[in-house]
Amino acid sequence: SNEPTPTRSLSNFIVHCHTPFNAEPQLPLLVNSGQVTPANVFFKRNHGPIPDIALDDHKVFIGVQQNPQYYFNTESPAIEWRQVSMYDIMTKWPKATITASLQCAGNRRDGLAAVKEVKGVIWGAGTTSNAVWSGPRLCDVLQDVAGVSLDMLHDMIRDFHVAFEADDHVHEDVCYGSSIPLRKAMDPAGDVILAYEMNGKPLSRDHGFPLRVIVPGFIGARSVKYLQKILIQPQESKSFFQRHDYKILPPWVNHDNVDQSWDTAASLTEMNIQCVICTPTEQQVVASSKPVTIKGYAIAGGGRAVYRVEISIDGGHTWEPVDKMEQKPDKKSGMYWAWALWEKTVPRMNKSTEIIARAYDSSGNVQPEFPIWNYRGVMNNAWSRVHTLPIF
Ligand code: MTE
Ligand code: MO
Repeated sequence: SNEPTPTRSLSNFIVHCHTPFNAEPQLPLLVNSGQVTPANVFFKRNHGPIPDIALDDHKVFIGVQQNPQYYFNTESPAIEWRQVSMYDIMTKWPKATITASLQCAGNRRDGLAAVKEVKGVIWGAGTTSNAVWSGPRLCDVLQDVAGVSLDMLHDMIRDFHVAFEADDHVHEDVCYGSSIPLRKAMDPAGDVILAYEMNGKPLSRDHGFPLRVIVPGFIGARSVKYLQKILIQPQESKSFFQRHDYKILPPWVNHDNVDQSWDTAASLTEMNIQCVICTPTEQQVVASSKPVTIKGYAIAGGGRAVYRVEISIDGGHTWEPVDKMEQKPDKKSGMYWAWALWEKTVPRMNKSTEIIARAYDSSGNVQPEFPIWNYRGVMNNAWSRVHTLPIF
């Protein structure tokens, strides 16, 4: 196949599937790679083969109502597709740079699979990574090309959605697609961008070359790669990935009744509060007589800050704050889109072998003690636990 294999440092990854390519970094490598995750460590999540797109030929089609008043008429058929070239994307609007973490909604699905059968790639805790993304703001592009402005949000259009379609071929649907609320797209502090750069370099094919959406604070599934179409519409995207995936199905839904159950759950938007121990790793041998340094990441959804990360080495009876935590808000919007990396050294493990971490966000949300099972295995944010093997 035409997969971009040479650019992938395979030894950095646990590869769950080669075609389509789905891989997560080893956790110690992830947390030791610094605040900004290099592309050769950043997780890769694909539903289909990676398209081979030529920069010069690529066009984004933006569906425009010929008269902005038509946005208020949900039956209006008067859509005209305007073409925006990659040259336009790179030159017509101010270039914004946003540091934002992506996290797959299926991160830590292994913890839910351990409870009961789930459907999906059995990810560990490595499908969270942080990068610096650059490109025009979606609100600037939509205002200019589609005539949508912030004040229109006071009217009926406030409940509209922006749907994205991609250029990849997936077996679940005609292409990968998804949508976000128009409010999120138009909010200048929502920081949604059309990114053509990752960490100061053109996007790699794995991460969406030549153009992807970055929706900070939302689950990774909304950050559509290989972006080809944008359409403002009164309802959510009809894509499989919006309607029949990425939902926390109720606990009575299973393999047998899942088909009828999709409408019983909301499409996921913002991430929930998450915190993961990356070192030591599960079953790592740790000397009981020496101090142990624990490292991990934490991330809150929706631009909320990670307020506190705390550690317990006595099964959750007592907790202590971490020694160091670094998280920077966006300079302009003040929103916390990027993860926090944290560290704590505990004097001695004594006889205990379990380390537990949990985080609170700035709204007071805290992780649950146990995994909350759902059939699609999404949004697992149970307390992070690592069991070390002692040597005395
Ligand atoms: N966009 C397209 N076109 N195709 C995809 O399969 N996967 C989504 C999202 N955008 C996907 C996509 C999912 S589920 C996630 S978690 C992120 O991309 C992963 O982004 P990454 O591969 O750059 O880490
Ligand atoms: Mo995902």
